[in-house]
Amino acid sequence: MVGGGFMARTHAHAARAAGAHVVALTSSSRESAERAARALGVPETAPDVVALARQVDVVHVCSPNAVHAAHALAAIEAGAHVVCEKPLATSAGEAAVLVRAADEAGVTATVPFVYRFHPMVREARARVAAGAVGRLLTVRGTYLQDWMLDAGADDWRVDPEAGGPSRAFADIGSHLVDLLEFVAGDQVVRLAATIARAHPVRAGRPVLTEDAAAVVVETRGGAVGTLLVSQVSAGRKNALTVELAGTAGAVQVEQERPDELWLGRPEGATVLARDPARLSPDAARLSTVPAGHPMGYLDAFEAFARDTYARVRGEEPDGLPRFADGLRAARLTDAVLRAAASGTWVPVDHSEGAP
Ligand code: SOE
Repeated sequence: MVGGGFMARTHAHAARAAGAHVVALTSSSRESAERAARALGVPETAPDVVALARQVDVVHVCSPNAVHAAHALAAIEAGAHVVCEKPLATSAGEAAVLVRAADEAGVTATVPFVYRFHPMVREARARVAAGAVGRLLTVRGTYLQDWMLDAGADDWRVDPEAGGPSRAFADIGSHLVDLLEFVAGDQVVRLAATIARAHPVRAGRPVLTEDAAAVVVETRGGAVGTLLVSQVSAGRKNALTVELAGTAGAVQVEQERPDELWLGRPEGATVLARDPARLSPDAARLSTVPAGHPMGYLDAFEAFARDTYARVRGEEPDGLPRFADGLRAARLTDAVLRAAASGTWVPVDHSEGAP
């Protein structure tokens, strides 16, 4: 583990559930590494990422955003497989370097876009691929939270030095675009955007990064849509929603109702309950408890870790978010910032691996 915060705890739990032994941890200082290692029951600490990577098979990078790229690269160069938190890097150029490095080293390199691992998300994806929405006409995505609403709310991500040039979009917009493109099997090709800051100053520091972003998108397949990302939406805790509507019907997944799938038809909408006996194979595979036994975020995280470790062992699980998907989200984040700064439509770069 690299890092000792909330995400390191979640990764350690998920890695253990996948059968891993969490053997060592490094953090920004020796004291914080020792504290986190004690709290997470990790037997050893390492002085830095290189030393850590030399003694393990898989490195989980859970450090602040601005150092993800350097830590992931150090781990790859030391020969380890890598799980790197999103945003994979704070620019598309850096993310592209990581994709190339992981390919050249032949290591497994994944990004925890864990919402892909809710069984009903897989069900939506399977139904869309089988033609349930027909030709996609509109997409609507929202990811709303409220933990940055108060002027007094502060976080390391507010500081671009630690969090990078984008805050809300890099943090949660990255999940939204990943989920949308994953379920749709389509990609955003151009977008226009505007961003907002709720407070000019937080904790005595001027705020340079966005609290909210509103984006208009067009997809390769010709659909149009909107994305709203905000961390200042009162009452919304982790409200990630994706709706895809087409000529034959519509689907909507809601992260806070992970055991349901909304299906829209002109004659009326229905809500499908998660029941592995009635789901597509991939949704049934990820449905690790029977119908009526609620599944959630930690189950999705565990499934992500299981599939990552299966890939390390040479299997090819479907839908595993790789570094190329982290690069994709970084490109979309770059495009949102550029569109907001210029006030114009911007194309989203699709070239493989290149910045
Ligand atoms: C905070 O915004 C956060 O924990 C994100 O960093 C996660 O990626 C998201 O899953 C939930 O919200």
